[in-house]
Amino acid sequence: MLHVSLRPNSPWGCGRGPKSHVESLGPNPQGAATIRPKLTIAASRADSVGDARGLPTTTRHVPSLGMELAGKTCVVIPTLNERNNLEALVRGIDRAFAGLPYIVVIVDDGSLDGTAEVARSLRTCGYPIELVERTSKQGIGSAVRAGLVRGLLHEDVDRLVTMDADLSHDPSEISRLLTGAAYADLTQGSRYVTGGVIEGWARTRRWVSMVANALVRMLFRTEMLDHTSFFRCYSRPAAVAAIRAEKYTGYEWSFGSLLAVLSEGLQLAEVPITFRERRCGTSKLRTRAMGRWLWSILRTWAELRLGRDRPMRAIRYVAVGSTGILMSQGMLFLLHGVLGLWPLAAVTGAIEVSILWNFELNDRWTFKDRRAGSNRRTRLAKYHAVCAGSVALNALMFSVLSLELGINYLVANFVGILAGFAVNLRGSMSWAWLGR
Ligand SMILES: Nc1nc2c(ncn2[C@@H]2O[C@H](COP(=O)(O)OP(=O)(O)OP(=O)(O)O)[C@@H](O)[C@H]2O)c(=O)[nH]1
Ligand SMILES: [Mg+2]
Repeated sequence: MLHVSLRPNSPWGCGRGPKSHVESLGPNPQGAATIRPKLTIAASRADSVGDARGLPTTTRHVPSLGMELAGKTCVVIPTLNERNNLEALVRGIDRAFAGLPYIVVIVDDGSLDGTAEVARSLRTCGYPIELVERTSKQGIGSAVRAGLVRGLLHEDVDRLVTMDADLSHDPSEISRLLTGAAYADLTQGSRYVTGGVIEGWARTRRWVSMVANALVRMLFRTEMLDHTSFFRCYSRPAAVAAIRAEKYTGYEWSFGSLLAVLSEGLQLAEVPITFRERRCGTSKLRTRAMGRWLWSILRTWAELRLGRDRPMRAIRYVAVGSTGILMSQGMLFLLHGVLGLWPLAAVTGAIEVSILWNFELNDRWTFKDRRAGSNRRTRLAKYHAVCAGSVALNALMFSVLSLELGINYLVANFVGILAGFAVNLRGSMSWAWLGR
């Protein structure tokens, strides 16, 4: 039995964003997928050898692939100094296809160890290899994308598999991805669905990967379990959608392209794979690349959550809020410290002045493009309501955390400020300055 878990679609719904150029690049063998409920399809496979859990540990079903999937498969492999892995990989792929039509597109970023020469000599030996040579390292995401673009140029290619060159991905498991491809537009080889295995990773590496995946899952609510693996099979429409994720040039491609596919409302599946730590060559995953990955997911999350222009808007909002705090402190000093006003009256006055100050700056700067369609007085009234709500939440959080739970009052106030700020930003963006 081979289990293919089909995952529901993007939380942002189907068909958002510009439509793909599917027609110009060729037909989709399965047609554009529609939103389907979460389900598990169990495909009966007489030629797979199941383990105790009923999941395949070894599959010998390559000969039956042709019955399920017509057309040619393109296997895209990004390489950077993989000389010692390439030959074994290409031979493994050839065995996996066992006579079925396929091509391999190798995208090499100027490897200094002679990877490109190995690729050329394998081509001379008769393996169907196309080599895309780039002069310098441009990132794994950029390389995979370039490979997909090249593969899509072949009109007889119906699906595109991407995999690492370091033998972490087992060519014999391509068949499993192709089986998933019969049900979904993007099939993810997953280490985290039942039956998925990771071999040779230190505990820290496992934790990093698990936390990274949990983070993506939480922020983007994808319901996929593995978002960081490059072992995948794309249908043509999925590949066309994915190549729009061009700004994700590094390891962040794995989730950037996934989101691009999801935003087209295409269907995803995960199938278990066995991932093996590389034996030859060195990892290209550096701490800097991880930092870039993290920054990329946070930026993407902010863009999706707040809108494409909104990270900038949020920055402006914070800047305005900061000047508002200074204004409030200054007014309090003036009214109480200098003029001797009763503290409660002074603080009320200081808060009101800072609200007016913030409103003016936000109205003229942060949300200046959102004023049309509402009048100033309404916006001001709404902003007051939003501020009242956020102050109330701040006070509530403070009371619960500090007075009820005994948490340090400064920490409690800080959490209250953050909660208040979130409500303030949300209320301002989606209510006070809604625009038309
Ligand atoms: N063309 C190209 N390939 C790259 C680049 N960076 C990584 N690769 C390839 O992408 C694949 C995955 O890279 P790895 O270094 O194995 O990274 P990883 O698999 O995420 O990390 P490890 O688990 O440490 O191996 C390998 O085939 C690399 O050769 C790049 O900038 N350009
Ligand atoms: Mg690797």
